[in-house]
Amino acid sequence: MTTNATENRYTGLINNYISRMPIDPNGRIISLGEGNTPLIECHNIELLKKHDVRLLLKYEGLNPTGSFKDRGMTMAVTKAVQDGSRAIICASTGNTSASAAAYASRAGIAAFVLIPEGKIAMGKLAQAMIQGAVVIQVKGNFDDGMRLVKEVATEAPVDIVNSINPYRLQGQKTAAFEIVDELGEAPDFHCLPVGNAGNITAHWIGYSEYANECTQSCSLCSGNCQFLQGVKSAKRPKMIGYQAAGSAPFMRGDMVDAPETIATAIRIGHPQSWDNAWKVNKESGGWFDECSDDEILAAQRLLAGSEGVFCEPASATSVAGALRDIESGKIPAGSTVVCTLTGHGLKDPDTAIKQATSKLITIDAKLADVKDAILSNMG
Ligand code: AN7
Repeated sequence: MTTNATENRYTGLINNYISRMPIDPNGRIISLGEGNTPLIECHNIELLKKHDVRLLLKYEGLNPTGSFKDRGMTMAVTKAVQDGSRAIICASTGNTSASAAAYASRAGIAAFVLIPEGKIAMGKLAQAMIQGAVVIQVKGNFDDGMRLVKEVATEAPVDIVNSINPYRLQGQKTAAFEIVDELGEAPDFHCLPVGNAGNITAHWIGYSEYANECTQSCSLCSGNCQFLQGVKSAKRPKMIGYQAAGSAPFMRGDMVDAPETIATAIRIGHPQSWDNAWKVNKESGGWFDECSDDEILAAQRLLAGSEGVFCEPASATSVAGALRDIESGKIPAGSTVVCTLTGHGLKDPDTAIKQATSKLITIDAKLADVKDAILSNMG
């Protein structure tokens, strides 16, 4: 392959943060240009002005397969390929399966994905199928699929690419790097939707890596050095994890055997990163909370309708929880808050259309009719 010497293309998060990635830089890297997602500042939500809080949305739906999973998958599949693996496997509520299928296709290896029958959003199923994964529907939920994946991996030549694979978290930590690189320091609060709790763990790894480096290499400031190039802020955010009320093991303090929520991506009752998530909670001084399905959908509509940002229901959980905690003052005035929008709204068009308040107007193909439709809906 030849590249133009003047080319300066973004080629994915492994190349971008290569010195921080536990991977052979000279080996083959499997990338679809993931990462480098926008951090969008909310401008229109009244509550934020009233409470003097700055809210930024890390729009992970703009990754190649439409979710944050690509950050972890580029690392997990690169590692698998460098180790000579011919097949990967995962259990998934949808997004991991879409991402695994894409990166396996890119790498030229096989992907086996176990999904809960009838409980994944249509967009995700479409992605897994067209990208050539072997889709295995389990008559059970995500937790059943995860148990089967762990069992079968001891008997078949497949590499697990769920977030119990440590390379997944190493890829996902880069979202925290990007935020600090962009803001100049960590935010005060970082809010995420929590399912298996891999992502909240990965963000803490990322924030901590930057923060530790700062305190190790810099004795000139008390943690907010603006002068030495390459030295990052020692500040770390309070990490807040929001769950869907019907699938909230961290709120119950125990596993949930029959999780339910409209936010199918986080319909998970047995989180795989249970211990790590509690460590993050304790070390960061953050908290867990839960949101009802109605609150989740209201936040999804609010973001789409007032900021033009369309995320899937699970992702809106972070904003639903954050807005409630901003209103109550638990997140105080003057704070900078980042909410991760983990997946794109197009993943689940059915749920969006069902709850949309916009009118769908049908007319005859006549000027008078279209004019009438405009003038009677000017608001
Ligand atoms: C949009 O795809 O577990 O707490 O199998 O798709 O790191 O599990 C998805 C999880 C949040 C929760 N938002 O992240 C899967 C899967 C969206 C997600 C989560 C998921 P973790």
